[in-house]
Amino acid sequence: MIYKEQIFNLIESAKRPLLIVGNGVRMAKAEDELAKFRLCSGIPFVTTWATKDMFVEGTRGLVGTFGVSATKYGNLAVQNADLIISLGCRLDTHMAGPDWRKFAPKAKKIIVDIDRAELDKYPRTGSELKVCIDVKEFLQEIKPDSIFWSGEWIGQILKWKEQYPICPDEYYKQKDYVNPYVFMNELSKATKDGDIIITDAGATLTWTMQGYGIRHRQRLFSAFNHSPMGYALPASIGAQYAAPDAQVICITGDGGMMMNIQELETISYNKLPIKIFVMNNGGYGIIRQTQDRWLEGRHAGTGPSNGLGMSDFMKIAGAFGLYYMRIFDHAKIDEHIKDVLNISFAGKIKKPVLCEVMVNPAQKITPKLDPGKSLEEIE
Ligand SMILES: Cc1ncc(C[n+]2csc(CCOP(=O)(O)OP(=O)(O)O)c2C)c(N)n1
Repeated sequence: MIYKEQIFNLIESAKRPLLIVGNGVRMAKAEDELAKFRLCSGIPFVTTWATKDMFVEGTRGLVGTFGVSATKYGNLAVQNADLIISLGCRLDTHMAGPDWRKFAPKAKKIIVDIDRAELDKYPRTGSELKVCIDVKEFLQEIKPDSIFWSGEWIGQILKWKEQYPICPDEYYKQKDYVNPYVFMNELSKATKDGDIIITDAGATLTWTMQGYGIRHRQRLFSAFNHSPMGYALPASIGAQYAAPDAQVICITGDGGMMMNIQELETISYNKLPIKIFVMNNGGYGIIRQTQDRWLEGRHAGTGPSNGLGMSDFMKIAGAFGLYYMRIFDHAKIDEHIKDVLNISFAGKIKKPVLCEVMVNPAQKITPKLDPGKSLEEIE
């Protein structure tokens, strides 16, 4: 492999190295090679939305996700690293931010991608080493045999994680509504190993990707960057047929739910035991956030007071013959989520459930990067 020596030198001289694990790792079936690389080198790593489910929450070295709608600590790790090794990640603007020159400005970047066109798209800043190779081959050739991380670097990352949690304790004290970060935290705790989680679009998608902690052998799907509203419900049906014994959990917004609502009949008719959580924030939350941030709160087409009608989900569930539940606030939220997941008929057959989760219409995606800013400025 070309650049081999240069790569070893870069790794050896780095004080704050960081791996970016992109979906190319999964596509190249290089999970084992990556695991060896991580364990031998001790280098911490960040994930994308697509690779989030490759790692159980709490995995040694796992920092979190990074990008425009991610975690502050993930972004701080990226922006303060002195060496980035990006493995099969296309580092689009959603990950790297709008200005490539502001992405990981202190780092040398080894960018590994099998697609030459992807590598060619990065403007040259002098800090990139572009390696056009299959990630699996790269990891087979670059085998670190000593630990490179410094305790100080790992300690700093842990401090950021403590300082900027996605779901601070005070969220639990909020009243009258369910905070979506609390919900994701509690949902993650209530699920089992091997469950399949499918999430939809908008703020609901971001809350899931920011706040849901992966357990063993779980898969977490969204339509990723395509992000059509209405993906999660039919995708959950596909997942249930592909994995008949798995618990499939669908998380959708109230807006997204309306896009493919006919599929509730598919679920009901075929008795698919899918658990559907509808994050009801009275309209298109993510668009409302944009209107608040950039249009001085002039709302249009995002809720019942400004041109977007919302339906009654209890009646909808009834019309399709689905069991219905609603979670209003944080009181016994853990038990309520478990009730939804465990509901059965005559103690045996699991049933589909539609559960509304009542979210404050003013609830924001937090943190979220404003356009024009660099990743560490995410608030
Ligand atoms: C089919 C489709 N139409 C429009 C959009 C643009 N869009 C993205 S998110 C969103 C609002 C989503 O609202 P909801 O599903 O209720 O989720 P929330 O943001 O409230 O969590 C819109 C209109 C899209 N992604 N897909």
